[in-house]
Amino acid sequence: KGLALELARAIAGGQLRLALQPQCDAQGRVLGVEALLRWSHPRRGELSPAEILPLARAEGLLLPLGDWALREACRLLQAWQLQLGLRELPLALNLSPAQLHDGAAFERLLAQVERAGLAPGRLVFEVTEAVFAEQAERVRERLLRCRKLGIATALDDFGTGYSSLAYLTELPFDQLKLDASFVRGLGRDARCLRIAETVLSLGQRLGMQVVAEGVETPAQRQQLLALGCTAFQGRWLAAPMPAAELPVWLARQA
Ligand code: G
Ligand code: G
Ligand code: MN
Ligand code: NA
Repeated sequence: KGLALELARAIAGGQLRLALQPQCDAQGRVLGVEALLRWSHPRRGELSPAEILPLARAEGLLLPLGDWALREACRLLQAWQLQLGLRELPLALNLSPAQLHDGAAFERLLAQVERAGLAPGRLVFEVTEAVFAEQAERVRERLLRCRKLGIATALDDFGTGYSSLAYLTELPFDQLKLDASFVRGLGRDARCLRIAETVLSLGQRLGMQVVAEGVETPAQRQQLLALGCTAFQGRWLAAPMPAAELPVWLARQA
């Protein structure tokens, strides 16, 4: 109970951060970054989404948390507009299903993005298949409204959820994110290799970029490359880092 109260204060009081993890193409050029929630807790240290999100869900704080994350994402994107090398970098933000299910929250979200005045393609919304478990038609309409505003869309953790291919016919996502569990199994489990191959081919055929997540070893990157993968994210390329470190990291890459 104490920690829940602290989370409400942390949202208001500046203890939350977005860590940024680069996504790179086959040549190592940076395609964008994914924003990942962190809580610098004064006593417990750095808390991850696995610790923060269940707490936020239990305490009804997912929407305030989502509002905060979007505000912070827009703030970063606006600051980058003034920095050479960052001004075109897309930032991907994970949305909670509640942000697309709750009408008022969704309208706030759109208003926030419009106020930020970002160029098309700078902001990417990642959703998981779980978002379609309820109000699927309304979610579809809302994601289409996001796209009209120039927000790109990504289907996260692809292959681990309710995985209906119908989502892909009804809603053309810009990206599919191949879940890290399949990448992890690449060298040991022939079925993971086949699944990765199939997801990559599905993405190619439907005109969606497939981003492989959780790439931890050069062997994994090499195998994905051989399957035609063109976008990679994971600790082998870069771990999630504080926003202040990103310009330094980018300069080293160039
Ligand atoms: O950083 P880590 O790998 O522990 O993140 C785990 C998961 O938490 C991510 O895959 C992502 O789906 C989710 N996540 C990270 N940041 C956010 C956020 O700001 N909002 C929501 N809703 N989910 C997030
Ligand atoms: O949205 P999603 O949960 O897929 O976000 C990616 C998650 O994967 C983040 O929580 C991030 O911290 C985590 N992650 C980043 N790099 C790696 C990696 O190389 N391996 C694994 N297993 N996870 C990673
Ligand atoms: Mn994600
Ligand atoms: Na994921």
